[in-house]
Amino acid sequence: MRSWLPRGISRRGVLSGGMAAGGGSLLAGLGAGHRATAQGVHAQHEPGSLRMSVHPSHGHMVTVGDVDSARNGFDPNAMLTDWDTGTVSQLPGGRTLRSYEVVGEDKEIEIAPGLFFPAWTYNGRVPGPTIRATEGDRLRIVFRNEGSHPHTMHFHGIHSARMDGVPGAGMVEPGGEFVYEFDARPFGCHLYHCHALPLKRHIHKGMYGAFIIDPDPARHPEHAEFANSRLLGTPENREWQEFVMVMNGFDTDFDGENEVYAVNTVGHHFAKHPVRIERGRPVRVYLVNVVEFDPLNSFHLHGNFFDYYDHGTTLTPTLRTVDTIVQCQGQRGILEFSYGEHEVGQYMFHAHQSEFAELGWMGMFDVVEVAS
Ligand SMILES: [Cu+2]
Repeated sequence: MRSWLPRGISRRGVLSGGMAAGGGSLLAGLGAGHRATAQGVHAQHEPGSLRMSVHPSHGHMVTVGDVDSARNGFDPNAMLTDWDTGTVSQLPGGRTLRSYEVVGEDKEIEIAPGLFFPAWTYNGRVPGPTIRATEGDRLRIVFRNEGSHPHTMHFHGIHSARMDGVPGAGMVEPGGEFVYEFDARPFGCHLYHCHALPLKRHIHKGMYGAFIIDPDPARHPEHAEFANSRLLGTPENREWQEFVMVMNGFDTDFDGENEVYAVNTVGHHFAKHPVRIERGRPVRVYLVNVVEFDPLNSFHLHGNFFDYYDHGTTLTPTLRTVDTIVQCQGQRGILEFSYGEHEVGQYMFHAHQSEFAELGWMGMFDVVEVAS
């Protein structure tokens, strides 16, 4: 077992500069214009050296170096948009059948530079594949367990008890296989996760992923235009910049507290590799919270406000013009916003639990002008 926290140093100790004082250099400046000291991290202001807007409490504290995405086999930026729409075929009668293959496997993953975590994964990645379908499709998910422990795939959605993916209904022993089959409903921003016991352990080890069901515009004539914008691949949808963000955390020393928080697994990844946004196009974020051990997580957007669709199951916002939302574990929703009236530049987003932000859950949107 590798742990990045020396014995006797708490995660709050890390925040107060304990790692720097202890000789470590995990937390340090974001760029050349910064330097770390035992008292903390300070900015050296050189006009024009940074074009980001810096939040004083945590703009500078990020991990040093970079995670090897190739070795991990997944990249948090690529995960923002790598929808898995399955293998598509037609059922008798014309309905769409989407088939997915998911393999459960043990895998050591790098969650911060040089910091490894013995994960349990779906398809070798954390989060697992973003399963995306359209309302009314038939879904068939073949789950094969090549891991060392029994696992399940429990989908949040409407389905029968037999397909629930809990002990006694779709639990898969190592070497075994189970086929989950159900209709894609209701439309919304959902998730799936392992429901084997102990639940806390199986979830925090990395067995979860986003499950997005796009509305079928034909079923929602009163909001057809908006439903079209949510349906992957339509001309209306292509106007949008859509991203899936799974808020997660990792307890690297198994003390029942997370040492690293992130979106799409790698702490501070989006601080170093900002999410590119074209200024003129609206943004839709499918946000899912799976953080274990902490009762709540949150998302706060800088310099802007958004509309929010709790669970994504409505075609009109459930909250309008907010800049922060809170989610408990398993809660999720859709954020919609635009930087169309803004200056180009880097706009921060992060958990508004400052501790989570400082331990990795902080990133930047890089709003750029694109000549039309
Ligand atoms: Cu499991």
